[in-house]
Amino acid sequence: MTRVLITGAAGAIGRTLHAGLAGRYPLLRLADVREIAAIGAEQQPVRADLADFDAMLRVTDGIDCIVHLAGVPREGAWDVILPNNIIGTYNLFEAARLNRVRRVVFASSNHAVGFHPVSRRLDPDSLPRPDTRYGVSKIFGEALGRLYADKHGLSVACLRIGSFRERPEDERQLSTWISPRDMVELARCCIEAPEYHFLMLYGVSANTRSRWDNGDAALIGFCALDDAEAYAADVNREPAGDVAARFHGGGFCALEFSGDPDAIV
Ligand code: 15L
Repeated sequence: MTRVLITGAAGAIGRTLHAGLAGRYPLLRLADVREIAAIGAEQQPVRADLADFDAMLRVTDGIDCIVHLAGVPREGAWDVILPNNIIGTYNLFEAARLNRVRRVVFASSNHAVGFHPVSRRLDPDSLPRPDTRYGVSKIFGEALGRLYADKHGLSVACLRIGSFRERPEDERQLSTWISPRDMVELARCCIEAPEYHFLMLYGVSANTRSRWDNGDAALIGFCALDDAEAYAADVNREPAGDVAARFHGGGFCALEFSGDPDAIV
């Protein structure tokens, strides 16, 4: 995998991967709607909107592996989620197929499975339980990944990313945190691992309190190094509300909530 494209390269994870993977591949194309400055001769910043299919065709041309981060990284109104996370992700996979890209690493989210009760440990086979429209868009991306792997032979990894932060900030993040260096290493392993068909992984550090089983990570040689426990004394201890505390998705579950928490098992 020598020619790599990162979409959403100006976002928080994108900037970290840009710096962390700089100089590693002969071509690192960096796509975003925002401007990006190259920091190495092998880098190729391009301005592109995911919802524009022709632009996606141009951006994915000549690429071996795409790390697809672009999209809205939080809950949003349907008219924001639809073009960015649904249409944009479809455009990305379809452009990848037409351009014979070999691999796509899709940034999914823990919010694809956010409504599982915290008493349950999750693994790659845990059923979809989206906690937001945003979470639904991530399930859609995971399903597209499966479709393009099975039907078109694309190699696909989906990463249900937890809380990407410099350090964990609250009690929930003591289990969901992924550190910048673990994120770079996870992306690197997904890009460089020898052939795989479809992988579902959690993007999480080696947190003592993690409730996500990440067995398949070993298949691509990923071994997280950081543990949120080292920051346990410093995090914000303000208690989360009842709904946020009951489910893996935390505060995302409580947004616009009008259901019966006891009915969610
Ligand atoms: C996500 O998917 C979001 O992109 C991020 O901003 C965090 O809120 C994270 O999940 C989380 O669950 O903490």
